[in-house]
Amino acid sequence: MTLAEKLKEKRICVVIPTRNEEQRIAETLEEVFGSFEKHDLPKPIILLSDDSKDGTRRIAREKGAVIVNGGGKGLGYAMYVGLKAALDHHPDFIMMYDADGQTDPEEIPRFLEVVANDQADLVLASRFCRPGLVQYRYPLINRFGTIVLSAMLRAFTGLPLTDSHGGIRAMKPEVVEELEMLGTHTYVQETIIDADQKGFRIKEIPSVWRKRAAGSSRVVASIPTYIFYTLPILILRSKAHLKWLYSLGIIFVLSAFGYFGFVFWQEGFQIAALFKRLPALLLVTLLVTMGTQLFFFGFVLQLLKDVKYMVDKSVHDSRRR
Ligand SMILES: Nc1nc2c(ncn2[C@@H]2O[C@H](COP(=O)(O)OP(=O)(O)OP(=O)(O)O)[C@@H](O)[C@H]2O)c(=O)[nH]1
Ligand SMILES: [Mg+2]
Repeated sequence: MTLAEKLKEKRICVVIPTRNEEQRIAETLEEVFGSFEKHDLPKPIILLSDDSKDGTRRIAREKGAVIVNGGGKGLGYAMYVGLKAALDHHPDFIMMYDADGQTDPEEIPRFLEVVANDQADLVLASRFCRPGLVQYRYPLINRFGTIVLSAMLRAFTGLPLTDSHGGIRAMKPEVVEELEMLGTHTYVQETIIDADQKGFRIKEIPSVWRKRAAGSSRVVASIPTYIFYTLPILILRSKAHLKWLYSLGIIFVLSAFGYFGFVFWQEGFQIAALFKRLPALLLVTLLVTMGTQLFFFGFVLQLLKDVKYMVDKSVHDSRRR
């Protein structure tokens, strides 16, 4: 059965995040609609999750896209909102697609094929799994960043990932139904960690990366800013911080009790003699305080995460009603 036959009568949503893309958005929408038409695929519902101040919305509306308010908090939040809004259209499959012309619309069927054949629940683009996919001089610093981030993702998920940043993805709606996010600056790594933690099957396929057609890159424009926003989210989502905080907390408290027992034993279990060992008592108090604080800090972080997920979910649910 051909892909066109498989996807006949299926509903496909394409979520495109945009921030001031008026120079490029018309062409991107024409390319996406055009690719679906060329390959005999059903006409997609394109949702623009938009944070623009220029004419992007007006142009996109004229070209037949549905406009979603991106929330003005960054690409990560806009993608979260756009993906959840796509669920309102009861899609069989959802795609993500960048507006800036870096992705090749000819690849759309290849991504859909993987989810339509049930080979994965989330299909990612890799620009580095083989040479020649990046079609311009990719900045060395960005390449270094992708190497580090991919290594972190491999460590967190155990998946053989070579990239996290490609501008095109396909997924089943279940991945989006269950999606929970903390980050607002970017979505690229956290959505992978989230899907993996929820047991979804993730596959990476090669994908070309073209030069930005117009406008300027914002998400990765400043590496320090990117690290500042991304690293804490990766650590929080990996749950490694909880292990560290709880383990250190326990080690500190146990050491305090152990040391106190040792000093007490040295003093022949005489309570009055302990008053002569003030420095030792101070150390014990310090260890107990630090240990309980670490434990408490981990607990509060976990609580904040849960509250954030609950608030996002109720905001989304109330929008759907
Ligand atoms: N809604 C929304 N979209 C954004 C925001 N920032 C970027 N985008 C869109 O997200 C897509 C990717 O943004 P880019 O700034 O090119 O970032 P990138 O492609 O990850 O990084 P480069 O490799 O440097 O191009 C584009 O379609 C942008 O218009 C934002 O704050 N809100
Ligand atoms: Mg880009």
